[in-house]
Amino acid sequence: MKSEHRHGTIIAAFGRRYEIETDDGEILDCFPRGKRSEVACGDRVQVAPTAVGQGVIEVVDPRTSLLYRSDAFRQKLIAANVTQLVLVLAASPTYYQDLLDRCLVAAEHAGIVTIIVLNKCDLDGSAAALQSLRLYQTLGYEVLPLEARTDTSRLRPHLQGHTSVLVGQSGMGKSTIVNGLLPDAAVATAEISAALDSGKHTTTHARLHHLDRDSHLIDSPGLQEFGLHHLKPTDVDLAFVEFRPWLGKCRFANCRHDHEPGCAVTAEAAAGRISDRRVASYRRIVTGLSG
Ligand SMILES: Nc1nc2c(ncn2[C@@H]2O[C@H](COP(=O)(O)OP(=O)(O)OP(=O)(O)O)[C@@H](O)[C@H]2O)c(=O)[nH]1
Ligand SMILES: [Mg+2]
Ligand SMILES: [Zn+2]
Repeated sequence: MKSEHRHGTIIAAFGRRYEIETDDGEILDCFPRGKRSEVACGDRVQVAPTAVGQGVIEVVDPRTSLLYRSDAFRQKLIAANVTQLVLVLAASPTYYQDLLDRCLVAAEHAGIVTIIVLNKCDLDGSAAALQSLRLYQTLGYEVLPLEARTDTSRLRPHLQGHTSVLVGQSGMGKSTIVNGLLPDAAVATAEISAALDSGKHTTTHARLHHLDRDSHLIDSPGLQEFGLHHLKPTDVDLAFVEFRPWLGKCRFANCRHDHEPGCAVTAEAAAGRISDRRVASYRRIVTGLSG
């Protein structure tokens, strides 16, 4: 590190502009050096000051994790150095299981723990949604019912010691969770109808909030889709946790667990020990990969 560089953490990402909190607590408005802006909320960076309250990001320190999605053209970074993904779902707006499975795959691939929150448990349809989510409990994921508008306290212990990122479709209540935990944050939230009518998501950029010295929470904009173009089929195999014991046991080494004869995963599904819903999700994901 050059002596004039200052260390800090990216606490907000607005396209190519970033807000950085230096280790001594100052907030700097920064741009990355050069055209590439491969930096995300949660990144540790070294900044060269340019003017009062401003700087240029010179170095991005090595990351412990990087959560991102991608389409055929580019990567979309979600958060860096997080240890946990908090996937926020609700009975209304309806959550998509496909998106849920894709988030789990991305988190498994990034080596991040996932906890599934079913928010808005006051709404009709929540009991059925919880029933449907039992599958994920059997896979080892924590599923936590929540009513963020009235009480977020049962989520708090799960966040202790973690840097967590809230991810989910628009209108699920991610920002409401931040406000519940940190009333001073006063993050904008919106009625679903208002958010959908305007065609915009309420949260437009990721922001990191401090819960305490050791626990941090990143709010992120709602997602409609979660592209996984950066993964290979073998990465997806490993990210479906219930497939792991059967990998390498199919007749063909490059088995895509579809119509191949002698597929160990398909045999487990036929015997009812692996969920058909998950196998169908797996096939949709692998079919959509580039290579
Ligand atoms: N009934 C009910 N509504 C809730 C609950 N939690 C949040 N909401 C409402 O859900 C709507 C959307 O909440 P937000 O927190 O803005 O959702 P978001 O996930 O941050 O949405 P984006 O920023 O667009 O991604 C708001 O009207 C909230 O008041 C809850 O526990 N019960
Ligand atoms: Mg929001
Ligand atoms: Zn197979």
